[in-house]
Amino acid sequence: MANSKTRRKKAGLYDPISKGLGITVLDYNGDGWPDLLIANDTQPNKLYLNNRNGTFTENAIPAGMAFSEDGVARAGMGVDAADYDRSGKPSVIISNFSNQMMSLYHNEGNGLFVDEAPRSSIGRASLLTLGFACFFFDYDLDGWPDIFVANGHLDSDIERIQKRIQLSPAAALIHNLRNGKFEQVTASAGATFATPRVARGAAYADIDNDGDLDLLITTNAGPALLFRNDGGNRNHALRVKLRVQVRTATALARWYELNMTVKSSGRCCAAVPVISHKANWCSPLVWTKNISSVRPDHMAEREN
Ligand SMILES: [Ca+2]
Ligand SMILES: [Ca+2]
Ligand SMILES: [Ca+2]
Repeated sequence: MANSKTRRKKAGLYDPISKGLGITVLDYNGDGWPDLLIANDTQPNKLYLNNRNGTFTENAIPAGMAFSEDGVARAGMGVDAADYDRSGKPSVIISNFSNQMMSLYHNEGNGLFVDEAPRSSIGRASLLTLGFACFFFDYDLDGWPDIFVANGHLDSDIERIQKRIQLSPAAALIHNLRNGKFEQVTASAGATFATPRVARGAAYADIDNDGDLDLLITTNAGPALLFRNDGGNRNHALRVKLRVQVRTATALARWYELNMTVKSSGRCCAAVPVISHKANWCSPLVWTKNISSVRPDHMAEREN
């Protein structure tokens, strides 16, 4: 234990005050080195910049992620990061308490994040719910990360104390509309999925190997529920894994572009660019017909 404490102090990660409810790894400054974001339930969120030498610098306040827009430390529970708007930079979601809204921290690319939730449907969809597990996942395989949030309150008397708050709200499935906006689509995801429950944890995986992502939700003092995604693979997505032989650490920070020709029934139907700043990266691609062949044409490094 003492060794662990010493190592965390040496790395700049020792934080005995914060609660540490959720953590995600992201490269928020795009230098190829993984950084850390921790949600801390009533304490400020912490954003640790990787100094590339085994140490980290905590940057949440200058990055605009420590507090809400009105300067309050919220009840950060779950946290995840993804490039939801294809800007090339990871943005962040953090689930919070009821009456606090979820955070949607958009990565502005200059070390700053702006919480877009109050100006988006995500704020309205999450205002009255207490969220726990949350993550980006592309449930409809259109190539744009959507959002899932497991909701459920802590206080069994909450509905008597606050008339608008539910102890057992439905989980939130939020569709990415591709223009920086989102839409809550829980009601259209099936009656069982939209059933109220006190949810806590969640995970996704393609459990039936049909290409689309399925969902596991755990509930407080209740059963775990496994939802098979039916119809999420209608977009005929092909997942491409980009592998680049990296010889130097700086090469990890570069962008890679792979052009591919996709043929359907022998005819060319798409020339697909795959762009990533990660050397080993998977991405879903989308088209409308059955695929007869995929040919990589050209791959190059490019300037960010
Ligand atoms: Ca970094
Ligand atoms: Ca999607
Ligand atoms: Ca599946």
